[in-house]
Amino acid sequence: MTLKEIAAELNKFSSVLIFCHTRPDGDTLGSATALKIALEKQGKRADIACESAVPEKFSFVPGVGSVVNNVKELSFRYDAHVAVDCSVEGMMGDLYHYFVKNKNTFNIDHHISNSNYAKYNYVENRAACCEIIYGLLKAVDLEIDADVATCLMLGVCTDTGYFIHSNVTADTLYISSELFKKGGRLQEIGKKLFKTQKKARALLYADVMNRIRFYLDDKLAVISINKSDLEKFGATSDMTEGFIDYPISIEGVEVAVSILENKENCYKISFRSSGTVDVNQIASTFGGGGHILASGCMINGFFEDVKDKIIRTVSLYL
Ligand SMILES: [Mn+2]
Repeated sequence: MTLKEIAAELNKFSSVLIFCHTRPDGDTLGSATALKIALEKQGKRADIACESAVPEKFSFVPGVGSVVNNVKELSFRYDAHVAVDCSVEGMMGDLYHYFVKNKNTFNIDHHISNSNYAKYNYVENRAACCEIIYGLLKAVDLEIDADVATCLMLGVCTDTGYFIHSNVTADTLYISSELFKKGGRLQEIGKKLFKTQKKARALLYADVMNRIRFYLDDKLAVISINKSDLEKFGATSDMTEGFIDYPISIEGVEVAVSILENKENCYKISFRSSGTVDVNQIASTFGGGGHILASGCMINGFFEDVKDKIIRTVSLYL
């Protein structure tokens, strides 16, 4: 289906529940809040569900205060369920069981590894899911006011590392320009998310980067963050977003990996590639996925075993 057809289909419904992925980032939150605000302006009912709490740094984002963590609080029956920025159903966490209960499910995403888990799927390889939501709102003439523009710009800014990643296209800049014209608050996003951080994050960052390990002739750089590191500085796991940009910036490093302890013997792995290695393929060997240059997965086991598995797998692709 084309985006216009998906938009027309979604436009038929008068109440929509929007699903974000767990450990929400700027793109899933920006996509959801933009869609919610635009639908509400049309007199429709729209709510947002996300299994994880929204990190405090996003509290400035319009509409983010209304995100519900427990769908049991929502007794309302919605006409449609829409997942944004979720490449696989598992990214919604346990909320997926609620998502599939609806017969009109939509999956709007920009990850090439998307598993097309909904009734209506729209997947396009773009820098951010927010770019797709922009096209969707335009396709059915939903109003893009300054708040909607700010939400959409948020996802574009965060998924492109403030326009520096190689996923930026002419379209990314064109859409950003249109959002800026509509009042999208680019500088506020930059200041709140790219030029400000908590003391706990800064100290954790210094500690983690001091322990970077190099393997495979320095082509692989690995950072690791476990629960006790977080506790030491009073940091939370969402503060580690963006850490991996540092090891991948090192000359000669082709793949960077972040190993973040999720719970005992369960690690959230993030991969970045400097351009030659397809880390979507590497993550998919562990049941994950994402993009060619940025992907992720979960691996269970003892830390040393998990790390060895990663090193062995990456060595096959170098
Ligand atoms: Mn995204």
